[in-house]
Amino acid sequence: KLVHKSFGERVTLATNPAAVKLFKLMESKKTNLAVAVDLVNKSEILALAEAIGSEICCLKTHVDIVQDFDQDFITQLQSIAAKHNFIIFEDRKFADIGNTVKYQYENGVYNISKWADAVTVHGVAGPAIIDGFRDGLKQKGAGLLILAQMSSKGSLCVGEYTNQMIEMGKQNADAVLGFICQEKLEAMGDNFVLMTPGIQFNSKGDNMGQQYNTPDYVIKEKGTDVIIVGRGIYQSNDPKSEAIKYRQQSWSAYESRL
Ligand code: BMP
Repeated sequence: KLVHKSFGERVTLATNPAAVKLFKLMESKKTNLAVAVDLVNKSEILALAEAIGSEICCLKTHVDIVQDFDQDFITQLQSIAAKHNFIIFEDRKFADIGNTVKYQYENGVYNISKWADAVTVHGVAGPAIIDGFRDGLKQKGAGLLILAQMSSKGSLCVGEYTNQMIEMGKQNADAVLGFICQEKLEAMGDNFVLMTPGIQFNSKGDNMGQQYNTPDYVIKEKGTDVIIVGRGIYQSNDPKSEAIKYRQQSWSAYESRL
């Protein structure tokens, strides 16, 4: 059985500045709910962010699906994040060599390094990918989330690959905020934030490989820290009250394991 420290205690163990910020934020705001806002219109995304902002610790974007993306979208999203006190993480899943991801992170239409507090990375190309992020991360005080496991059926991020991803995080704890995973493995330690997608109350999965668990199960039984909920919230008739339900279950699951 894993022994769990509180987010407050883990503030002092974290070395990445975004991890420190997120542990503090979760402890003070009393929420470990992240929402994946996979909507394709700027106005819909901003309206949802405003509606659920008070309930969440993180808002996860896929910025490359936004049809009417512009700089104003980022400006407005950042002001909603500041008003409601949550961080923004861009789920870009960078996976190329260090030199290329540096361009992808700092340039192009989206300029991700200028606004994202965290970004996701596949370590398949090896640990030097992290060197491509160091300059950009430092300027913003941001962090990387390494994909250690995935929620989808037949995922190849398992076993020895997962172990290697944990090792990559530990060797680069200055740059790494945490892991995207389905469970806490002992090697992950207490200085990283563990985030788990594939969460929904009313579904076991979709017809494209997604698999769902409940907040209670992944936090209490699997030892993760933050749940990432997408369709369970943004497709509901009343996203705000649904977000409150996910928030309550995930926070009480967290409190019960302390
Ligand atoms: P939903 O709850 O609607 O299934 O959305 C899950 C979100 O989490 C999506 O944005 C997806 O890209 C992301 N995600 C995932 O589902 N599984 C993973 O292992 C990693 C992810 O980033």
